[in-house]
Amino acid sequence: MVDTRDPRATQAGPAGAPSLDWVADELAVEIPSWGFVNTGTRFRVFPQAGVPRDAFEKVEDAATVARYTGVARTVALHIPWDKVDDYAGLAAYARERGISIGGINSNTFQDEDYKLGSLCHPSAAVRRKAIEAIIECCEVARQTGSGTVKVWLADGTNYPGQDDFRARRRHLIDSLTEVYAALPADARMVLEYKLFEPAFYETDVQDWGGSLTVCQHLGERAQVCVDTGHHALGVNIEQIVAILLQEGRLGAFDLNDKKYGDDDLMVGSIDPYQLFRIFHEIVSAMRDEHDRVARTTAEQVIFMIDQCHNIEPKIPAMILSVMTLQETFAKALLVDPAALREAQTSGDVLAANQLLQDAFRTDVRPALADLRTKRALPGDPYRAYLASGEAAARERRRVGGVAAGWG
Ligand code: RM4
Ligand code: MN
Repeated sequence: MVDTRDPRATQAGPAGAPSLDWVADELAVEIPSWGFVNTGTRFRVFPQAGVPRDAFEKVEDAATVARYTGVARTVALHIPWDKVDDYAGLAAYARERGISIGGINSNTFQDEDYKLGSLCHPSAAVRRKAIEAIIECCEVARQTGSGTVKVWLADGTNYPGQDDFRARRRHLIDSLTEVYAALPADARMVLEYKLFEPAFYETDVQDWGGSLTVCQHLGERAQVCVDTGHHALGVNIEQIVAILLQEGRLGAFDLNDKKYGDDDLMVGSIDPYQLFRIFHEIVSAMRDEHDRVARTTAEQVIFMIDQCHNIEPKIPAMILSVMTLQETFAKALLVDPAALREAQTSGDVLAANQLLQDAFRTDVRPALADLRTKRALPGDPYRAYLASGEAAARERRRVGGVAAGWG
């Protein structure tokens, strides 16, 4: 009998099923370049000292997170925020620091032309411009060796009657068909949905169903990106995750937390149990010997952190978030799949729920600290970073120039 309270216990599952060592070495956390820049609300940006001034310094910050945590070895770029003359050079710069370039995120929302949308815009000329912008992201993916192009659209309308839903969706499918054809051969596209904002009546990729059905029009390498902050309050995100895994269409997460709207707070900071329930679905798919589609899909999911550090120091916030992801994943590993199946089939509702509750309440931090120490990493990466003096050194180094922000 496996002791589910012992984080070091190995759980039954197919060969290659994730283990605690896997959490310490392999967990595919991706760091967003834009998590390090000055951001704010629509009311005020509070600038911080030492923030990156260009894409190279953003990559350097992401590499710092990887150096302290031992995971998080890819950094996502946002184009044009991270435009450089030499993408191969940027990728080499990342490699020298032990990380590589992850998802290339398109930005078709900061141009005058995009007032009424981008890929769904009523005008063919604006759609063309947006298509070309995302095709450029495919090219950046090619030059940086990235395997993912991520599309989030600010498209939507503010008032009933403003535009035709079906026409906009047809534009979306036609536009993305062109983008899909421009993907590097082995790359995938992930399509993110968002309930509202910046449009307040409807968004053109509103929910997982909207994203999934468009992906099905495009091809197998089109998958859904689930941004945890992009749902209405109370939506059962873990069930969405289960459905997308079963369909082979869960490509990536944008992880953050929220209390009200798309607040982009640190992952697990408001509802850590929700994050656990999501990871439980991932782990259970990874262990599923009978559902090859769900298993291989789960194995390839990218766990990107999509947070907006408006008032908190950015690198420490990112390190803490990576640790939260590792801890939550480790807890999800503690659920004994055989015992859970047994409780489910025998209708033992309380026992089934207890298996999840027990795992969630287990303190896995000592076990993870142990594994890190064995790998010559700091047992507590967050405190080690704070004590390192690196933040002050970075502030001294990064004087002058223009701090990067959203623009
Ligand atoms: C959006 C969405 C995208 C992110 C932008 C900055 O709300 O979450 O993933 O790229 O914000
Ligand atoms: Mn996002």
